[in-house]
Amino acid sequence: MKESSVFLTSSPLPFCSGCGHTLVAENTGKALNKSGFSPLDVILVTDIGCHGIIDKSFNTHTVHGLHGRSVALASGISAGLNNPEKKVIVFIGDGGVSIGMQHILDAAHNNYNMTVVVHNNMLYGMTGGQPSELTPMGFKTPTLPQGVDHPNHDICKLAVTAGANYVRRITGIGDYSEFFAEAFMHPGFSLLEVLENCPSYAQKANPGIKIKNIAAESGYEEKLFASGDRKIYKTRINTGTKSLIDESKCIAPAYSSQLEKPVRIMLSGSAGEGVQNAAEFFAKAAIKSGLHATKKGSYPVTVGVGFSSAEIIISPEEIFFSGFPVPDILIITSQDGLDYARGSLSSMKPEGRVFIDNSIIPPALWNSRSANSTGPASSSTITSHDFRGRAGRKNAALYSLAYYLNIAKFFPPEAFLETLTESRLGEKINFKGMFTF
Ligand SMILES: Cc1ncc(C[n+]2csc(CCOP(=O)(O)OP(=O)(O)O)c2C)c(N)n1
Ligand code: SF4
Repeated sequence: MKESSVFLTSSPLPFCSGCGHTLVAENTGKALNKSGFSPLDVILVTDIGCHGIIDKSFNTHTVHGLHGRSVALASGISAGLNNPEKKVIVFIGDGGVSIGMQHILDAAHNNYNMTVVVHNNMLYGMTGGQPSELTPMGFKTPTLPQGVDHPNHDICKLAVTAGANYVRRITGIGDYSEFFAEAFMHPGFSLLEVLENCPSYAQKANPGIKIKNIAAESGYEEKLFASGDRKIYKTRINTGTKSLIDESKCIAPAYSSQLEKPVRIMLSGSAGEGVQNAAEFFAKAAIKSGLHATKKGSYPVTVGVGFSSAEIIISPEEIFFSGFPVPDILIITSQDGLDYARGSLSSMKPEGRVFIDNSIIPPALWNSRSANSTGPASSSTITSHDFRGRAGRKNAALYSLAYYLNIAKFFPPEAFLETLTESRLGEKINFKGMFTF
Protein backbone atom coordinates (compact mmCIF):
# COMPACT_ATOMS: atom_id res chain seq x y z
CA MET A 1 0.00 0.00 0.00
CA LYS A 2 2.91 2.34 -0.71
CA GLU A 3 1.95 6.01 -0.65
CA SER A 4 4.37 8.88 -0.27
CA SER A 5 4.18 10.51 3.15
CA VAL A 6 5.99 13.50 4.58
CA PHE A 7 6.12 11.54 7.82
CA LEU A 8 7.82 8.39 6.52
CA THR A 9 11.06 8.20 4.51
CA SER A 10 10.78 6.60 1.09
CA SER A 11 13.83 4.37 1.58
CA PRO A 12 13.10 0.66 2.15
CA LEU A 13 11.76 -0.02 5.63
CA PRO A 14 14.02 -2.19 7.79
CA PHE A 15 11.81 -5.27 8.30
CA CYS A 16 11.94 -8.80 6.82
CA SER A 17 9.95 -9.24 3.63
CA GLY A 18 6.23 -9.68 4.40
CA CYS A 19 6.56 -8.47 8.02
CA GLY A 20 3.36 -6.91 9.36
CA HIS A 21 5.41 -4.08 10.90
CA THR A 22 5.95 -2.60 7.41
CA LEU A 23 2.22 -2.14 6.95
CA VAL A 24 1.82 -0.58 10.40
CA ALA A 25 4.51 2.00 9.58
CA GLU A 26 2.96 2.77 6.16
CA ASN A 27 -0.55 3.05 7.60
CA THR A 28 0.76 5.35 10.33
CA GLY A 29 2.41 7.62 7.73
CA LYS A 30 -0.76 7.71 5.65
CA ALA A 31 -3.01 8.36 8.65
CA LEU A 32 -0.79 11.21 9.85
CA ASN A 33 -1.00 12.73 6.35
CA LYS A 34 -4.79 12.67 6.70
CA SER A 35 -4.84 14.00 10.23
CA GLY A 36 -3.26 17.35 9.42
CA PHE A 37 -0.51 17.18 12.07
CA SER A 38 2.86 18.70 11.22
CA PRO A 39 5.87 16.32 11.57
CA LEU A 40 7.18 18.80 14.15
CA ASP A 41 4.15 18.16 16.34
CA VAL A 42 4.44 14.36 16.34
CA ILE A 43 6.46 12.49 18.97
CA LEU A 44 6.89 8.80 18.18
CA VAL A 45 7.97 6.75 21.21
CA THR A 46 9.12 3.26 20.29
CA ASP A 47 9.71 0.19 22.45
CA ILE A 48 12.39 -2.48 22.18
CA GLY A 49 11.85 -5.06 19.45
CA CYS A 50 11.80 -5.28 15.66
CA HIS A 51 9.03 -2.65 15.40
CA GLY A 52 11.29 -0.21 17.30
CA ILE A 53 13.94 -0.10 14.56
CA ILE A 54 11.53 2.07 12.57
CA ASP A 55 12.74 5.24 14.40
CA LYS A 56 15.12 6.36 11.68
CA SER A 57 12.41 6.08 9.02
CA PHE A 58 10.05 8.60 10.60
CA ASN A 59 10.57 12.33 9.95
CA THR A 60 9.14 13.18 13.36
CA HIS A 61 10.58 13.41 16.85
CA THR A 62 11.46 9.86 17.90
CA VAL A 63 12.36 8.52 21.35
CA HIS A 64 13.41 4.90 21.93
CA GLY A 65 12.35 3.47 25.29
CA LEU A 66 13.27 0.42 27.35
CA HIS A 67 11.43 -2.83 26.71
CA GLY A 68 7.88 -2.49 28.02
CA ARG A 69 8.46 1.04 29.31
CA SER A 70 7.66 3.10 26.20
CA VAL A 71 4.13 3.85 27.43
CA ALA A 72 5.45 5.12 30.78
CA LEU A 73 7.93 7.30 28.88
CA ALA A 74 5.18 8.58 26.57
CA SER A 75 2.92 9.28 29.56
CA GLY A 76 5.60 11.58 30.94
CA ILE A 77 6.06 13.25 27.57
CA SER A 78 2.32 13.74 27.16
CA ALA A 79 1.90 15.11 30.71
CA GLY A 80 4.94 17.36 30.28
CA LEU A 81 3.78 18.74 26.93
CA ASN A 82 0.26 19.24 28.28
CA ASN A 83 -0.72 20.34 24.79
CA PRO A 84 -3.50 18.72 22.73
CA GLU A 85 -1.94 20.16 19.55
CA LYS A 86 0.92 17.66 19.92
CA LYS A 87 0.50 14.01 18.94
CA VAL A 88 2.26 11.38 21.06
CA ILE A 89 2.26 7.92 19.43
CA VAL A 90 3.69 4.76 21.00
CA PHE A 91 4.85 1.74 18.97
CA ILE A 92 5.03 -1.38 21.11
CA GLY A 93 5.13 -5.15 20.45
CA ASP A 94 3.09 -7.85 22.17
CA GLY A 95 6.30 -8.65 24.10
CA GLY A 96 6.52 -5.06 25.35
CA VAL A 97 2.82 -5.12 26.27
CA SER A 98 3.46 -8.27 28.35
CA ILE A 99 6.41 -6.71 30.16
CA GLY A 100 4.84 -3.29 30.74
CA MET A 101 1.10 -4.01 30.87
CA GLN A 102 0.58 -1.94 34.02
CA HIS A 103 1.91 1.17 32.26
CA ILE A 104 -0.77 0.76 29.56
CA LEU A 105 -3.54 0.31 32.11
CA ASP A 106 -2.29 3.32 34.05
CA ALA A 107 -2.08 5.53 30.94
CA ALA A 108 -5.60 4.47 29.93
CA HIS A 109 -6.83 5.05 33.46
CA ASN A 110 -5.37 8.56 33.63
CA ASN A 111 -6.49 9.20 30.04
CA TYR A 112 -3.16 10.63 28.91
CA ASN A 113 -3.42 12.17 25.48
CA MET A 114 -1.67 9.58 23.26
CA THR A 115 -2.19 6.67 20.88
CA VAL A 116 -0.63 3.28 21.63
CA VAL A 117 -0.14 1.04 18.58
CA VAL A 118 0.26 -2.59 19.65
CA HIS A 119 2.11 -4.64 17.00
CA ASN A 120 0.72 -8.06 17.94
CA ASN A 121 2.61 -10.61 15.86
CA MET A 122 1.93 -13.08 18.69
CA LEU A 123 5.54 -13.61 19.63
CA TYR A 124 8.76 -11.87 20.60
CA GLY A 125 10.15 -11.28 17.08
CA MET A 126 13.54 -9.76 17.70
CA THR A 127 14.74 -12.50 20.07
CA GLY A 128 13.69 -15.46 17.91
CA GLY A 129 10.06 -16.17 18.67
CA GLN A 130 9.25 -16.67 22.35
CA PRO A 131 5.52 -16.62 23.22
CA SER A 132 4.09 -13.51 24.89
CA GLU A 133 1.05 -12.91 27.10
CA LEU A 134 -0.92 -12.08 23.93
CA THR A 135 -0.02 -15.33 22.10
CA PRO A 136 -3.27 -17.25 21.60
CA MET A 137 -3.76 -20.75 22.97
CA GLY A 138 -2.47 -23.42 20.58
CA PHE A 139 -0.22 -20.99 18.70
CA LYS A 140 3.24 -22.50 18.15
CA THR A 141 6.50 -20.60 18.31
CA PRO A 142 10.09 -21.72 17.61
CA THR A 143 10.79 -21.94 21.36
CA LEU A 144 7.43 -23.58 22.18
CA PRO A 145 6.77 -25.98 19.28
CA GLN A 146 4.00 -27.80 21.18
CA GLY A 147 2.01 -24.53 21.31
CA VAL A 148 0.82 -22.29 24.13
CA ASP A 149 -1.36 -24.21 26.60
CA HIS A 150 -3.17 -21.38 28.41
CA PRO A 151 -5.43 -18.49 27.35
CA ASN A 152 -3.95 -15.14 26.37
CA HIS A 153 -4.59 -11.73 27.87
CA ASP A 154 -6.79 -9.46 25.75
CA ILE A 155 -5.18 -6.02 25.77
CA CYS A 156 -8.18 -4.34 24.12
CA LYS A 157 -10.59 -5.56 26.80
CA LEU A 158 -8.12 -4.64 29.56
CA ALA A 159 -7.68 -1.12 28.13
CA VAL A 160 -11.46 -0.65 27.98
CA THR A 161 -11.77 -1.75 31.62
CA ALA A 162 -9.04 0.69 32.59
CA GLY A 163 -11.02 3.53 30.98
CA ALA A 164 -9.41 4.07 27.56
CA ASN A 165 -11.23 6.63 25.42
CA TYR A 166 -10.79 4.77 22.13
CA VAL A 167 -9.90 1.11 21.51
CA ARG A 168 -9.90 -0.82 18.24
CA ARG A 169 -8.50 -4.13 17.04
CA ILE A 170 -7.52 -4.43 13.39
CA THR A 171 -6.37 -7.35 11.28
CA GLY A 172 -3.22 -5.91 9.76
CA ILE A 173 -3.90 -6.45 6.07
CA GLY A 174 -3.98 -3.74 3.36
CA ASP A 175 -4.98 -0.15 3.98
CA TYR A 176 -6.33 0.46 7.47
CA SER A 177 -5.12 4.06 7.72
CA GLU A 178 -8.67 5.36 8.12
CA PHE A 179 -8.90 3.63 11.54
CA PHE A 180 -5.47 4.93 12.51
CA ALA A 181 -6.46 8.51 11.56
CA GLU A 182 -9.64 8.14 13.63
CA ALA A 183 -7.63 7.06 16.68
CA PHE A 184 -4.97 9.76 16.20
CA MET A 185 -7.70 12.42 16.12
CA HIS A 186 -9.58 11.06 19.13
CA PRO A 187 -8.74 13.12 22.24
CA GLY A 188 -7.29 11.28 25.24
CA PHE A 189 -5.91 7.75 25.44
CA SER A 190 -6.43 5.55 22.38
CA LEU A 191 -5.18 2.04 21.69
CA LEU A 192 -4.95 0.23 18.37
CA GLU A 193 -4.08 -3.45 18.37
CA VAL A 194 -2.92 -4.71 14.99
CA LEU A 195 -2.87 -8.48 14.45
CA GLU A 196 0.16 -9.27 12.36
CA ASN A 197 2.28 -12.01 10.94
CA CYS A 198 6.00 -12.53 11.55
CA PRO A 199 7.04 -14.49 8.45
CA SER A 200 10.46 -15.29 9.87
CA TYR A 201 9.29 -17.09 13.04
CA ALA A 202 5.50 -17.44 13.26
CA GLN A 203 5.14 -18.74 9.71
CA LYS A 204 7.80 -21.40 10.18
CA ALA A 205 6.34 -22.66 13.46
CA ASN A 206 2.78 -22.63 12.12
CA PRO A 207 3.01 -23.52 8.39
CA GLY A 208 0.22 -22.06 6.26
CA ILE A 209 -1.18 -19.75 8.96
CA LYS A 210 -3.32 -16.83 7.88
CA ILE A 211 -3.80 -13.85 10.17
CA LYS A 212 -7.53 -13.76 9.44
CA ASN A 213 -7.85 -17.41 10.56
CA ILE A 214 -5.86 -16.93 13.75
CA ALA A 215 -8.03 -13.96 14.65
CA ALA A 216 -11.20 -15.98 14.12
CA GLU A 217 -9.95 -19.15 15.83
CA SER A 218 -8.51 -17.45 18.88
CA GLY A 219 -11.45 -15.16 19.59
CA TYR A 220 -9.44 -12.09 18.65
CA GLU A 221 -12.38 -10.02 17.41
CA GLU A 222 -11.70 -7.28 14.90
CA LYS A 223 -13.87 -4.40 16.09
CA LEU A 224 -14.21 -1.03 17.78
CA PHE A 225 -14.25 -1.67 21.54
CA ALA A 226 -14.66 1.87 22.84
CA SER A 227 -15.14 5.41 21.58
CA GLY A 228 -15.77 7.65 24.54
CA ASP A 229 -15.29 11.23 25.60
CA ARG A 230 -13.81 11.08 29.11
CA LYS A 231 -12.02 14.24 30.14
CA ILE A 232 -8.40 14.06 29.07
CA TYR A 233 -5.57 14.29 31.58
CA LYS A 234 -4.53 17.84 32.34
CA THR A 235 -1.27 18.49 34.11
CA ARG A 236 -1.65 20.65 37.19
CA ILE A 237 1.19 23.08 37.55
CA ASN A 238 1.91 23.88 41.17
CA THR A 239 2.94 27.52 41.13
CA GLY A 240 3.09 27.61 44.95
CA THR A 241 6.29 25.57 45.16
CA LYS A 242 9.57 27.34 44.60
CA SER A 243 12.07 25.68 42.29
CA LEU A 244 15.22 24.37 43.95
CA ILE A 245 17.27 26.45 41.52
CA ASP A 246 15.54 29.66 42.64
CA GLU A 247 16.22 28.70 46.26
CA SER A 248 19.95 28.09 45.84
CA LYS A 249 22.31 30.93 46.62
CA CYS A 250 24.89 32.06 44.09
CA ILE A 251 28.49 31.99 45.28
CA ALA A 252 29.99 35.41 44.74
CA PRO A 253 33.70 35.45 43.84
CA ALA A 254 35.67 37.01 46.72
CA TYR A 255 39.15 35.69 45.85
CA SER A 256 41.07 35.17 42.63
CA SER A 257 42.98 32.36 40.99
CA GLN A 258 45.84 32.13 38.52
CA LEU A 259 44.76 28.70 37.24
CA GLU A 260 45.25 28.55 33.46
CA LYS A 261 43.72 25.20 32.49
CA PRO A 262 41.22 22.67 33.90
CA VAL A 263 42.38 20.31 36.66
CA ARG A 264 40.61 17.00 37.24
CA ILE A 265 40.82 15.74 40.81
CA MET A 266 39.61 12.39 42.04
CA LEU A 267 39.15 12.01 45.80
CA SER A 268 38.67 8.39 46.80
CA GLY A 269 38.02 7.17 50.34
CA SER A 270 35.48 5.34 52.48
CA ALA A 271 31.76 5.84 52.99
CA GLY A 272 30.93 7.81 56.13
CA GLU A 273 34.23 9.70 56.06
CA GLY A 274 32.94 12.95 54.55
CA VAL A 275 34.35 12.47 51.03
CA GLN A 276 31.33 13.95 49.25
CA ASN A 277 31.07 16.94 51.60
CA ALA A 278 34.80 17.63 51.33
CA ALA A 279 34.66 17.57 47.52
CA GLU A 280 31.61 19.85 47.48
CA PHE A 281 33.23 22.41 49.80
CA PHE A 282 36.40 22.34 47.70
CA ALA A 283 34.37 22.98 44.50
CA LYS A 284 32.49 25.83 46.20
CA ALA A 285 35.78 27.37 47.36
CA ALA A 286 37.04 27.24 43.76
CA ILE A 287 33.91 29.11 42.65
CA LYS A 288 34.49 31.61 45.46
CA SER A 289 37.89 32.15 43.84
CA GLY A 290 36.37 33.01 40.45
CA LEU A 291 36.78 29.54 38.89
CA HIS A 292 34.23 27.18 37.37
CA ALA A 293 33.81 23.91 39.25
CA THR A 294 31.85 20.64 39.09
CA LYS A 295 31.59 17.76 41.53
CA LYS A 296 30.28 14.28 40.80
CA GLY A 297 29.93 11.54 43.43
CA SER A 298 30.10 7.73 43.19
CA TYR A 299 29.27 5.33 46.01
CA PRO A 300 27.44 2.04 46.41
CA VAL A 301 23.68 2.04 47.06
CA THR A 302 24.54 0.89 50.58
CA VAL A 303 25.73 4.41 51.38
CA GLY A 304 27.20 3.58 54.80
CA VAL A 305 29.72 0.94 53.75
CA GLY A 306 32.46 0.56 51.13
CA PHE A 307 34.02 3.23 48.97
CA SER A 308 33.02 6.83 48.42
CA SER A 309 34.59 8.68 45.55
CA ALA A 310 34.21 12.17 44.08
CA GLU A 311 35.35 13.71 40.82
CA ILE A 312 36.03 17.43 40.96
CA ILE A 313 36.88 19.66 38.02
CA ILE A 314 38.11 23.20 38.60
CA SER A 315 38.66 25.35 35.55
CA PRO A 316 39.12 28.94 34.41
CA GLU A 317 36.73 28.14 31.53
CA GLU A 318 33.15 26.90 31.53
CA ILE A 319 32.84 23.12 32.06
CA PHE A 320 30.48 21.25 29.76
CA PHE A 321 30.89 17.71 31.10
CA SER A 322 31.20 16.86 34.76
CA GLY A 323 33.13 13.57 34.55
CA PHE A 324 36.53 12.47 33.25
CA PRO A 325 38.16 9.20 32.20
CA VAL A 326 41.59 9.86 33.79
CA PRO A 327 42.32 12.17 36.75
CA ASP A 328 45.23 14.62 36.79
CA ILE A 329 45.32 14.33 40.57
CA LEU A 330 44.26 11.31 42.59
CA ILE A 331 43.91 11.53 46.36
CA ILE A 332 43.31 8.26 48.20
CA THR A 333 42.47 8.37 51.89
CA SER A 334 41.58 4.74 52.69
CA GLN A 335 41.93 1.13 51.55
CA ASP A 336 38.30 1.23 50.18
CA GLY A 337 39.33 4.29 48.19
CA LEU A 338 42.38 2.50 46.79
CA ASP A 339 40.34 -0.58 45.85
CA TYR A 340 37.85 1.61 43.96
CA ALA A 341 40.47 3.80 42.30
CA ARG A 342 42.88 1.07 41.09
CA GLY A 343 41.74 1.47 37.46
CA SER A 344 42.20 5.26 37.56
CA LEU A 345 45.55 4.87 39.30
CA SER A 346 46.95 2.60 36.61
CA SER A 347 45.66 4.78 33.76
CA MET A 348 47.19 8.02 35.06
CA LYS A 349 49.77 9.90 33.03
CA PRO A 350 53.40 10.46 34.15
CA GLU A 351 52.70 14.15 34.80
CA GLY A 352 49.81 13.22 37.12
CA ARG A 353 50.17 13.18 40.91
CA VAL A 354 48.90 10.72 43.46
CA PHE A 355 48.54 11.41 47.20
CA ILE A 356 47.89 8.36 49.28
CA ASP A 357 47.36 7.80 52.98
CA ASN A 358 50.22 6.24 54.95
CA SER A 359 47.93 3.63 56.48
CA ILE A 360 47.16 1.82 53.24
CA ILE A 361 50.42 0.07 52.43
CA PRO A 362 53.70 0.60 54.28
CA PRO A 363 55.50 3.45 52.51
CA ALA A 364 58.64 1.34 52.15
CA LEU A 365 56.80 -0.84 49.66
CA TRP A 366 55.70 2.03 47.45
CA ASN A 367 57.55 2.36 44.27
CA SER A 368 56.59 5.51 42.47
CA ARG A 369 56.74 5.53 38.66
CA SER A 370 56.77 1.74 38.55
CA ALA A 371 54.47 -1.09 39.38
CA ASN A 372 55.36 -3.68 41.98
CA SER A 373 53.43 -6.57 43.36
CA THR A 374 52.33 -5.02 46.63
CA GLY A 375 52.27 -1.27 46.03
CA PRO A 376 49.94 0.75 43.85
CA ALA A 377 50.87 0.61 40.17
CA SER A 378 50.95 3.99 38.48
CA SER A 379 53.19 5.97 36.17
CA SER A 380 52.41 9.16 38.13
CA THR A 381 54.48 10.38 41.06
CA ILE A 382 53.12 9.03 44.32
CA THR A 383 53.39 10.98 47.58
CA SER A 384 52.38 9.55 50.92
CA HIS A 385 50.93 11.53 53.80
CA ASP A 386 49.36 10.74 57.15
CA PHE A 387 45.89 12.14 56.37
CA ARG A 388 44.07 9.79 58.73
CA GLY A 389 46.58 10.11 61.54
CA ARG A 390 46.66 13.93 61.35
CA ALA A 391 42.94 14.67 60.94
CA GLY A 392 41.20 11.50 62.10
CA ARG A 393 39.06 9.08 60.09
CA LYS A 394 36.13 11.51 59.75
CA ASN A 395 38.15 14.48 58.51
CA ALA A 396 40.85 12.74 56.47
CA ALA A 397 39.18 13.58 53.14
CA LEU A 398 38.76 17.27 53.98
CA TYR A 399 42.28 17.52 55.31
CA SER A 400 43.72 15.78 52.21
CA LEU A 401 42.18 18.46 49.95
CA ALA A 402 43.48 21.26 52.18
CA TYR A 403 46.93 19.61 52.10
CA TYR A 404 46.86 19.32 48.33
CA LEU A 405 45.66 22.90 47.90
CA ASN A 406 48.57 24.09 50.00
CA ILE A 407 50.94 22.38 47.51
CA ALA A 408 49.14 23.26 44.28
CA LYS A 409 48.04 26.80 45.25
CA PHE A 410 45.31 26.79 42.57
CA PHE A 411 43.34 29.23 44.68
CA PRO A 412 43.87 30.77 48.15
CA PRO A 413 43.46 28.36 51.12
CA GLU A 414 41.48 31.19 52.78
CA ALA A 415 38.70 30.64 50.24
CA PHE A 416 38.49 26.99 51.32
CA LEU A 417 38.63 27.82 55.03
CA GLU A 418 35.97 30.51 54.65
CA THR A 419 33.69 28.12 52.73
CA LEU A 420 34.03 25.54 55.50
CA THR A 421 33.50 28.05 58.31
CA GLU A 422 30.37 29.45 56.61
CA SER A 423 28.98 25.92 56.06
CA ARG A 424 26.55 24.09 58.32
CA LEU A 425 29.58 22.32 59.86
CA GLY A 426 31.29 25.62 60.68
CA GLU A 427 29.69 25.85 64.12
CA LYS A 428 30.70 22.34 65.14
CA ILE A 429 34.23 22.01 63.83
CA ASN A 430 37.22 24.27 64.18
CA PHE A 431 38.64 23.93 60.68
CA LYS A 432 41.57 26.25 61.30
CA GLY A 433 43.67 23.41 62.70
CA MET A 434 43.34 21.57 59.43
CA PHE A 435 45.22 24.20 57.53
CA THR A 436 48.56 23.59 59.22
CA PHE A 437 50.68 21.05 57.46
C1 LIG B 1 13.67 -5.69 29.94
C2 LIG B 1 14.14 -6.45 28.73
N1 LIG B 1 13.92 -7.78 28.63
C3 LIG B 1 14.33 -8.46 27.54
C4 LIG B 1 14.96 -7.81 26.51
C5 LIG B 1 15.43 -8.59 25.30
N2 LIG B 1 14.57 -8.36 24.13
C6 LIG B 1 14.95 -7.53 23.14
S1 LIG B 1 13.87 -7.51 21.88
C7 LIG B 1 12.86 -8.62 22.66
C8 LIG B 1 11.61 -9.12 22.00
C9 LIG B 1 10.71 -8.05 21.52
O1 LIG B 1 9.48 -8.61 21.17
P1 LIG B 1 8.21 -7.69 20.94
O2 LIG B 1 8.11 -6.68 22.04
O3 LIG B 1 7.02 -8.56 20.73
O4 LIG B 1 8.57 -6.89 19.60
P2 LIG B 1 8.89 -7.47 18.12
O5 LIG B 1 10.35 -7.82 18.09
O6 LIG B 1 8.02 -8.68 17.90
O7 LIG B 1 8.56 -6.33 17.23
C10 LIG B 1 13.39 -8.99 23.90
C11 LIG B 1 12.79 -9.97 24.83
C12 LIG B 1 15.18 -6.42 26.64
N3 LIG B 1 15.76 -5.72 25.66
N4 LIG B 1 14.78 -5.76 27.74
S1 SF4 C 1 11.81 -11.17 12.71
FE1 SF4 C 1 9.58 -11.14 12.46
S2 SF4 C 1 8.92 -9.30 13.54
FE2 SF4 C 1 11.10 -9.11 13.19
S3 SF4 C 1 11.28 -7.97 11.26
FE3 SF4 C 1 11.39 -10.14 10.76
S4 SF4 C 1 9.30 -10.72 10.29
FE4 SF4 C 1 9.21 -8.77 11.38
